[in-house]
Amino acid sequence: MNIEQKHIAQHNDSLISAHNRKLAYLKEDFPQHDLERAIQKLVDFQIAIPSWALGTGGTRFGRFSIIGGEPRNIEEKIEDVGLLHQLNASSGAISLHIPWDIPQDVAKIKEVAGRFGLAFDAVNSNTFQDQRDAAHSYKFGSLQHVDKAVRQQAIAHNIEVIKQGDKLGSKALTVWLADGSCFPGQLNFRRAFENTLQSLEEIYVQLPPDWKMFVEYKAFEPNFYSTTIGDWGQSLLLASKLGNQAYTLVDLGHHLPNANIEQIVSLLLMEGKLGGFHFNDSKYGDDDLTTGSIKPYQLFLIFNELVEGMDAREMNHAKDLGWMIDASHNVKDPLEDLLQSVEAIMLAYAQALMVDRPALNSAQQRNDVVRAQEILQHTFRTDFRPLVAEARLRANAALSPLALYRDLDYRNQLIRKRGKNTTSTGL
Ligand SMILES: [Mn+2]
Repeated sequence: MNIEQKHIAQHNDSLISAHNRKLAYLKEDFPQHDLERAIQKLVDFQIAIPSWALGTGGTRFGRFSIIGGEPRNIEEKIEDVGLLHQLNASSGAISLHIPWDIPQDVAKIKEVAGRFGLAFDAVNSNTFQDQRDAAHSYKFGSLQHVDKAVRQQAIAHNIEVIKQGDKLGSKALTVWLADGSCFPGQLNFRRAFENTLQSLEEIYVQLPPDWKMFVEYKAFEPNFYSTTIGDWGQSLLLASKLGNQAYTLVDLGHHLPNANIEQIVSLLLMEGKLGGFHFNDSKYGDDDLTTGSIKPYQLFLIFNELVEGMDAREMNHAKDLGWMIDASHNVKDPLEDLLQSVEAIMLAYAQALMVDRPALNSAQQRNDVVRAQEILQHTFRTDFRPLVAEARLRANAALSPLALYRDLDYRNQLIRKRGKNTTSTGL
């Protein structure tokens, strides 16, 4: 479903004077050149929406399908991302999960995506659950498995995902493994790592030359004693051994509590080995909560290092890393949650762009700890939401995407079209 441009125009007209007033405050305090530069970067910045985040998720205890109107197939998932992109002009890509979303009619899928101006971001393989009719089980791992036949099945699946993604125009494969062990003694760590590396090598050689492989790590869960790619060191080790098309992917929820993610980001960028990012938020572990809902200051500090580190390597913020939301929605309307997530990411990015970097650098060189903290917190506490809204306005999107989504009663429109009891494939 499409939003008529006149609805966006009417919505923006109703908010424009308040918006201009808020923007004027920023213009008084910051150089016009800096603001314009940030606005343009915000216009360019796009965050991919994962196909599995468009329906109601669940936990290991249950799933409450309370929303209705969930997308019934891949075309409707693309339509939902298209809707988000019309509202915020910052969700210009979709990330598919195979085999939850195997495109049957590639030409048609590409046509639907093209209609909304969407690109296909990284494709994701799935060896963390058994597929119907599969010859082998992943109960004791996939690429790490002690049985070569199981490893071969997982390798073949990943190669199939590359082929599917290539047809759509994706340029990256994300590999996340549930592999690990639940009990001491269950696994020989070294053999598990070596098996994983060998399996990844067989997948890596099948990458088209302009593709990247993202090696995602996770500290724990579903295995609770060891995870074979458990932290950024293990991921970096694999990516380094694989070659220059392999990179580490950082998922915010995949760390042990209190991990300094911004430092991890900084060093991976320094090594040219940070490839992609999965956004979410958490209080305890891999909670998959709305980005920025729990620790917005941490999100800002991460973006501060991203901007600093990417600028140091003269990287293109919008194009040189894969940016994606990876979350699951148990109690919210998934589309509203995604609008909130994108807003939080854009705001943290805007804040990072507006850090007085020469002043911060100078404070660091003088060991002026107080000044360094003041610079960061001054930026964090300045309201840059009007800057993000201005970027949307210039991209013909809504000043307040969530408000317009609610005003148009979009969820009920989707329920009328798709029905109340639809279930989205995936989580
Ligand atoms: Mn992830």
